[in-house]
Amino acid sequence: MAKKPKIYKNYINGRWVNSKSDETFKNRNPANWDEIIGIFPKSKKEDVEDAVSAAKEAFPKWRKVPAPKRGEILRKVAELLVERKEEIAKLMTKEMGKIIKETRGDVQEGIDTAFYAFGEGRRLFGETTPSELPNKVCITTRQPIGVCGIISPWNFPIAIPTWKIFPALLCGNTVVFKPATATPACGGKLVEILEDAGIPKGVVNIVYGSGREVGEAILSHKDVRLVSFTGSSLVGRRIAEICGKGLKRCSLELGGKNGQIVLDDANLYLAVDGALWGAFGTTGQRCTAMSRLIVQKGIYSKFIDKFVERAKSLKIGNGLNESVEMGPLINESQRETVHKYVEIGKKEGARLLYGGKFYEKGSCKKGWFYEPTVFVDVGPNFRIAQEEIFGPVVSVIEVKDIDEAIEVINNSFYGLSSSIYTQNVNLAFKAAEQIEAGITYVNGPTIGAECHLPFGGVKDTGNGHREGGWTVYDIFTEWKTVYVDYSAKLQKAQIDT
Ligand code: UN1
Repeated sequence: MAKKPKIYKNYINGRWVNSKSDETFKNRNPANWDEIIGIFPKSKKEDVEDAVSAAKEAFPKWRKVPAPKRGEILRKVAELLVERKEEIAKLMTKEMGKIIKETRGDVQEGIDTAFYAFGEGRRLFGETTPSELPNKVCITTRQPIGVCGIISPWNFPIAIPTWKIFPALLCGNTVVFKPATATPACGGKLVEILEDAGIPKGVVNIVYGSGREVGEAILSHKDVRLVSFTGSSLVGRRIAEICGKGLKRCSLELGGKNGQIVLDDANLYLAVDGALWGAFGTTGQRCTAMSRLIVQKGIYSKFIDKFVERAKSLKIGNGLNESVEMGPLINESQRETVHKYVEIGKKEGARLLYGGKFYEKGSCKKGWFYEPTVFVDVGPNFRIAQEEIFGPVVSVIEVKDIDEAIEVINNSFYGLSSSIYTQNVNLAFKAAEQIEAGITYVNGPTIGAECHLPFGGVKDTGNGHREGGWTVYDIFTEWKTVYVDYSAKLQKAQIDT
């Protein structure tokens, strides 16, 4: 008999509770749609209201806890994540399909982020600067902002929420967290760990449900002062509009159409390895995934032959199997979208060199698997070279030289990640300077950003913020300038000097 699926609850004000409506939704394993992962509350506006008021009430006390003490809780969180890494990685593979090596990496990114936040508790530096007047001191400090709405995607169900929630908490904010509907169980695990680490009640709350109901209620709630979102540019635009009306701060990490340039002098094998990992890692479902392969004409045929040969040999299947290299897509509608783009590519005149079909061998019949897919003869303005597909589809574009390569890579609405393979240091630096993207890798794939560096992109990829690294602490704090006049007389700036 199949195991009964686990029943999950919202976590509001330190208690695990059903949604007020008692309605629920299920989620399923994308590698085997017969397997139900869990049953979750389908929350509504009323549940969000409870969560926001709990977070609002908890804020004055939490902000007064010294930052190093808040950091201590995050150190404990890191330790618990280390202990439960394997258990969470397995749950994640079942819940969203990426292979076990990658889900371990996802949890590791959360661990690294927690330790970073712990350390930041003893920094959170402000500045001091001379005053223009005698006997006067000027300093700046960081203040928390208040209740933060965290809306996270399914492709990094632990790492991305941790990028947002840990800095938010370290800075003294409280949180209402809505995980993606495709990965609610992982979101729940994270909150369980925060509870076990001793986070006070009301400081973190999780509300399960759809973007339309729960997401919108968070965005438009007057007591939510900041929203951090990772997802599509389409949804990001809507979030920015609503936050704009409410004068809320919002940090958006949105789509990508990341390119990898391969120049004639590149190390061929390294460039092929990088392209495979960039394109088909996470089944192409990363905002940093490589979907435009821009190859110089001298190396073109050799490179494409090798790349396709390797793509053909990728082992596809259930990601819990350690030898599998590529798992399924997240769900039926994502597979339909990918397939629709393959049809569009063919109609536009691109040549399908490999893939382009559902992958249904053996036990894969019951999952949302898709073949690694390679198009050549792609024009830089084709839709498959411009629109984010979020699947294992690569568009190869041939170029004559570095200048054309840079022109092609910059011909995009997006600008998250980018990569160049060359052994010529001059060309590498030229590309690093001229590529319009938040991240450029030299001799590395477009994926794999490290948690202690700024992460984000230009153009339609975001709204100028950088989550990750030290820069995320600028998102979750408000600057306060403090002047202390110890002259014991009235001094007037701009007038007395
Ligand atoms: C994402 O897909 O939104 O750089 C994040 C990377 C990962 C994070 C990806 N560390 O590919």
